[in-house]
This record gives sequence, structure tokens and C-alpha cells, in this order.
Amino acid sequence: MPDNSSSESAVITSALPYANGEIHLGHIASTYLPADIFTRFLRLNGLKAYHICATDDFGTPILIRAEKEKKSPKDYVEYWNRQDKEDFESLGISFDFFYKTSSKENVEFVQYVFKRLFENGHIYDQNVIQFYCTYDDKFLPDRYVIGRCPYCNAENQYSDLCEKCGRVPDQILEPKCAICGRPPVKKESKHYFFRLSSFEEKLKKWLLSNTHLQPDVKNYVINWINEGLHDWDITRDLSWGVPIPLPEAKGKVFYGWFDNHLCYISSLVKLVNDRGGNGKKFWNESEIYHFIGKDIIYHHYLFLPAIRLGINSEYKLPEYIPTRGHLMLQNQKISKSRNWYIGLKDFTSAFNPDYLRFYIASVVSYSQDDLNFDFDAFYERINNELIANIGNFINRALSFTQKSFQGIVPKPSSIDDTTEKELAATVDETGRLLSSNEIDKSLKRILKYSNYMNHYFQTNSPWANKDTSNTTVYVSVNAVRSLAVLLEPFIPFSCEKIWAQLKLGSGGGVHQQGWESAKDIKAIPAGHELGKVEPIFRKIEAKEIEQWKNKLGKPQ
Ligand code: B3M
Ligand code: ZN
Repeated sequence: MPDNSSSESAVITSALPYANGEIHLGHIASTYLPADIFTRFLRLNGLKAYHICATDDFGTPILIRAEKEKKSPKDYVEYWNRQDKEDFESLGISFDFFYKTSSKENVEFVQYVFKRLFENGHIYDQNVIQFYCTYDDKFLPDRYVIGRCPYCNAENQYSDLCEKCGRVPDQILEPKCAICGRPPVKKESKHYFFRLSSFEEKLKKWLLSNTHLQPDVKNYVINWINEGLHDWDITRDLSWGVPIPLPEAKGKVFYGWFDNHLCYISSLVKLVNDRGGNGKKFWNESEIYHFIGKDIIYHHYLFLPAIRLGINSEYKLPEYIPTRGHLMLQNQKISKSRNWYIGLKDFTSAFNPDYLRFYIASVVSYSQDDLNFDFDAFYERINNELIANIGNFINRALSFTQKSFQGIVPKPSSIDDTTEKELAATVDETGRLLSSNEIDKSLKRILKYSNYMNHYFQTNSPWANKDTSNTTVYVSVNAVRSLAVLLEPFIPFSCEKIWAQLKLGSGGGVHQQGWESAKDIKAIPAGHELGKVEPIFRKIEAKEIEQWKNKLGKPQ
């Protein structure tokens, strides 16, 4: 359990994928997998932990894609909502609720929040000169204008986000229409603004008082505030979005970044209310975690908290915003447009999804450092760590029990307390690391224990030492169970196989017994009969890796 937490419930959100294309490896590494591992860990600790996500359904890019495919935007996003859900399921991402920003509940909530902000004096309107493409006959918001970033001078940046310096440009330089490349004209339109600038002090105070946020991220967000925040245009002249609930704003919708993060709240509230609880109360009594990638820091550390502050923290601000770097693929930036990416479904249909979970977990630090998916490293980690260390111990212990004891756990004599202590230390240290989101380090700690047990089994050589073999086998079978508890957040599909081989029933009873039960070296009693024993994992062959590398080719 998080060290300084008194809450018994937690809301974990993962950044919402745009309903605009398949989920790929890049998405899962910074956000969904760390959030899933963390949520599973909290659940094992008996917390009511709800992992919430949704598709981000609005915005110009989606509208334009839908038009291209001759679909209504509604049908288009519904298609991707279903696909995304399946993609995530294929990796065992266990959302408690996967909803959508275009839901009735979210639309109503967004309009409610806007009205509250309006009453509280945080909204004003102003006529703005907007880019308009006369060729495409469209206002060109955000991603539809590209140009030079006024802060860092990087070329070819979107008008709503510079991917080089991470800032949101006030006015992009040398603008071009992203659809046809022609320079747009300017046209006047009435827009609504959120007074972000009036929240500078409050945001700073919140950032400084929140001791859970990553210090480096916090520091540069504070620098942004010190440079001065700009009010934020939350209107788009589009047909697809949450309508602005004012009679004079007909035909205008909210900017996607006004409504999308509110979907964290509206979805959680719906989930809890539908189960007969009080969603708002649940939100306010839980620890709130927003898992994100580093490209959306600005939105989650400034816009999101300011909006919550603007409605008098009726829904509280997050305690944690775990922020991680991007995944590179073979040391190159992932890019769909350059065809340098791997679809999640493609990968999980070729390899055991736990292999991807294990590999990513072993490299994902709690920092903004980028991580790398490297096929050779993947091959080595899976074969040499997951299989040769963990898989080997499990299979050795269980198949020896099968062969020499007809699969019946023998009665031990005296259990040496160093193995028990090593186990208790493993459970405590792994738990501490996982509580503080150090996923890679916690997995290393489990590997250390598995290594220890491999040695234990080898040194005690139950095949040769008949007088101690009962105890060795008893301890080892129970250590397999402990490992399965510790590994459940990381490799849930494989743990299911371990439960079956231990004949402990689906889930191994672990959700009733909990994380701490991993310390119990006597959980499986003497006389218990194992199920069918076979290797849990299949080694990756070198030629499979070669095939993948060839298929991937080179970035275009
Ligand atoms: N839909 C995806 C992104 O910019 C965006 C996240 C929304 S989280 C509220 O990465
Ligand atoms: Zn154009």
C-alpha cells in the first residue's frame, strides 16, 4: 500500500487514447501497462482500486478521418472504441471501466463544469481571428495548422503542441493548412476562454504542497508558471464535440482537451453509481492517480488541476501523476506516419502477452527517461530471465514433486528460517518498490528471489539428499505459490497457469488471501495434490526475432 496513504480506495486513470487508430507498443509502455501493474498490486492489497480509461472521441483529426472513410464520426469512434478495448484485453490490461468521452454522462458533466466555471467568473468570451482554409472550407484548429514554434523555433510543429519543447504555442509562426499545405486565411469567430492565467499562484501552491509528484517534472512545470500562463481558448468551430451550453454559442463545441480529462471523473462516477455507490464521494475519498506519458504534462499539471480548482475542488485534485518517458523502437522514435511502430494486437498474437509485459516492466523506470524496445534485448530477457530463472525454478520444483512424490506435497521436517526470512524480505521490499511505482526495480527484486530459490533447490539437491528432500520440496512448492502471488501484477496469464499446476483453482485464491500471503511458506499443506505439470513458458527462437526485424524493415 502506498506508504503515506490512509485511503482504502484508489482511482487509477490511464491517459485516454484517441479513437483514431490501433493501439501500439508505444502507447502501452508509458501508461497502460504501468497503471495496470500498479492497480493489480493495489487490488492484491485489498484496496478498492478502480482503473478507468476511455476513448478520446472528439477533435478535428477524428472528424477528418471519419469523413475520409465516409463514416459518421459517431460510428467511426465506436469502431475504435471496440477495437481499443480488445487490444488492451489482449495484453491483460484490466480496466474496471473503459468508456468514451462522447458518452452522455461525459457530455453532461463537461457542460456542468463549464457552467460552474462560468458562474465563478473563470470564463470570458472574445472575438478571435482564426485560421480558415478557403480551399478546404474549414476553420483549422490545432493539429490542422502546422508551423514554427515561437518558443524554440522548431519547424513543422502543431499549433497546439510543440513536440520539441513540450509547450503549447500561443501563436504558431509561418502557418500552413495541414490538409492541403496552403497558407490559411484569417477569419473572425467568437471564442470562450478559460482564465488559466488567474490560477498561477494557486497552481504553484498546489504543486509545491504536493509531495508525491516527481520533483523534476514539478520543477519544470513551475518554470512554465514563472514564465507566465496564458488564458486558454476552449472553443472550436466544429460540428463534432461537446456543444457549448450557451444559447449564443450555437454550432460551437469545446476543445478536446477541455472535455477529455473530465471523462476520468464522469466515468468513475458512472461506474460507482451503477454499482449502487456514490461516485462523487468515492472520488473524493480515494487516492487519485493519473498515469500519463511526458508529452501531456502541460495538460495534466496545469489545465486539469486549474479546472478542478475553478469549480472549488468539488472533485479533488490528483495526489499522483505518474509520468513516464516514451518508448523507442530499436532506438528510433516510434512514428505511425513513418510506419515505425508495432501494433499491440500483432505482437500479442505472435508472442505470449506476458512476454511483452515482462520485458516492458523490466525496463520501465519511474522517470521521464525514454525507454527502448529492442528485439535482441527482448529475446534475452525472456529466455534468460523469465524462462531460465523464474520458469526454470517453477518447473523444476513442480516436476520433481510430480516425479518423486506422485504430485503429492510431502510433509516437511523442520523449515530453516533463512529461507522464510528471505521470502519475507522479498515480499516487503517488492511491495515497497511497487507502492512507490518503481516497477522495474520491484521486478528485479522478484528475480533475485527466484534466483535464490534456484540455488536453494540446487544446493539441497532433493534427488540426492533423501533425509531433507521432503522439506526442500515442501518449501519449493510453497515458494512457487509465493512467486505467483508476487508476479500476478506483472504476468497474470502465466500466473493463471501456475495456479492450475498447483491445483489451487482459478486465481489461486490470491485475491482473498492477498499480497501478504506471499510470505506464507506453509500456505499449501502437506498432502495437497498438484495438477498437471508442464513448462509454463516456451523459449523464443532466434529465427522468430529475425523474422520480426525483417518484417519491421527500416523507418520510412
Ligand atoms: N487523447 C492522447 C495524447 O495526447 C490524449 C490523451 C488525453 S488524456 C485526458 O497522448
Ligand atoms: Zn487547406
